[in-house]
Amino acid sequence: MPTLTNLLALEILDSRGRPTLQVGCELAGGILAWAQVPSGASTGAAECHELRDGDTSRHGGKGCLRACASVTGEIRAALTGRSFEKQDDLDGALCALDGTAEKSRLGANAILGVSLAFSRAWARWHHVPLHEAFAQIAGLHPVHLPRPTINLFSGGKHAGGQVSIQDVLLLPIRAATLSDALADVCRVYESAKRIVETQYRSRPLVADEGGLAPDFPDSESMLKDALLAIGDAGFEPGRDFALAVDLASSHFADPSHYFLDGRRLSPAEMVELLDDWTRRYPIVSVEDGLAEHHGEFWPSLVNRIGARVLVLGDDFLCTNPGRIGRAIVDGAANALLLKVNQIGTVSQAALAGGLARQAGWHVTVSARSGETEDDWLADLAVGWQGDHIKIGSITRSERLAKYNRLLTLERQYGLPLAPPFRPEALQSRPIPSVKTPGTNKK
Ligand code: 2PG
Ligand code: MG
Repeated sequence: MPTLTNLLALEILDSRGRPTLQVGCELAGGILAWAQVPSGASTGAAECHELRDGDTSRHGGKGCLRACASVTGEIRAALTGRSFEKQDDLDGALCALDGTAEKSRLGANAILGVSLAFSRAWARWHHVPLHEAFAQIAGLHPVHLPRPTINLFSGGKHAGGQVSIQDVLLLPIRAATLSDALADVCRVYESAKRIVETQYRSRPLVADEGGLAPDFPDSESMLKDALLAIGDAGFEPGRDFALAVDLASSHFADPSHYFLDGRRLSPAEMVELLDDWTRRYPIVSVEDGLAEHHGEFWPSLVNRIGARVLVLGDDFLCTNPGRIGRAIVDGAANALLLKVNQIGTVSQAALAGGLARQAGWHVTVSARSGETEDDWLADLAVGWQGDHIKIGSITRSERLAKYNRLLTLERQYGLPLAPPFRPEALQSRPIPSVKTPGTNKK
């Protein structure tokens, strides 16, 4: 059984130039494994607590020295010398030590760093590749590479708010391999750059996740231009590429309404709009189409579009098993966006993914807008049989680190690409009765 002998931590910078942390986990036998922790910008209110220093003289208060001190102080003192057979044992010890539902005492970022570094160290101790280790943690086998949903255009909090919605993403549906899928996406991205230059007379500069972000007149223009870019690259929308959209709508909503590009819409009007968009554009996945605080309206969105389209919960579900259990019972979504740092340990994220899968939901494993060059997400998405993976665009090396790791897994293990999403798959999946697990937050 692996025995933890030491923990290390240091503050590093993420892809936005903001601090985050890197944690090292040492096991008896001379194993030292590192992991880096990502961070979001359009965060859900129910996400676990990211511990920041609050000292405004350094990094505007966003420093992570206190989180590092949690790792090398209390956590190291409590865990050193202890043996952990499984990931779950370590993560349970971390949660118990923190003692809060939101991981606010030691910091979810500190806890996740330890959890992830242990996953890597555990894999080395057992001489298994990381994607295999993640699969074992979740009781699964790697069967495929998740199909990528790739950011083409950015708005919202990732692009300075020039339009309300956050991402329009390409979903390559005809490509048979990841390598072909990325080659096709690169062609569309090049034609999108030409559209930015000619139509918007703008330089093709990129937003937080590498998507192009000219001054679109409104959010729907991102969809129109995506179709143009697909066509200009010689592909057919709906045949070669579908679209996915992340509205991140909590971030342009007040308690009762949405403020979409200057229009004031009720939740019922948002449902109408999404019904309309998903009929007029080849959209197969709508993420956070409604706000996290409009949970009572989510079932109406599922009723309206859920037989055709993935109704994907990000801020709404926060990778939280309690929230996911309730949404399953309420029929409030049919797909989970899984972000490990929303819940703060590898085991709890695996539980969240398992619950979604058990209910017949679709799972998209996602990076954050503030990322690092660490590539563990690719292994996790493969190990946990993610249907889709959302990493960002095909520019910026913090994104490419993950795509390139997926390409390596494709080459090394000959894993096939997950089949493209078909709405029939949703309709043929009965919703089983699911026991709502204990909520560990909100
Ligand atoms: C999202 C993510 C990734 P952030 O909203 O899905 O695109 O953004 O990490 O800022 O929450
Ligand atoms: Mg989102």
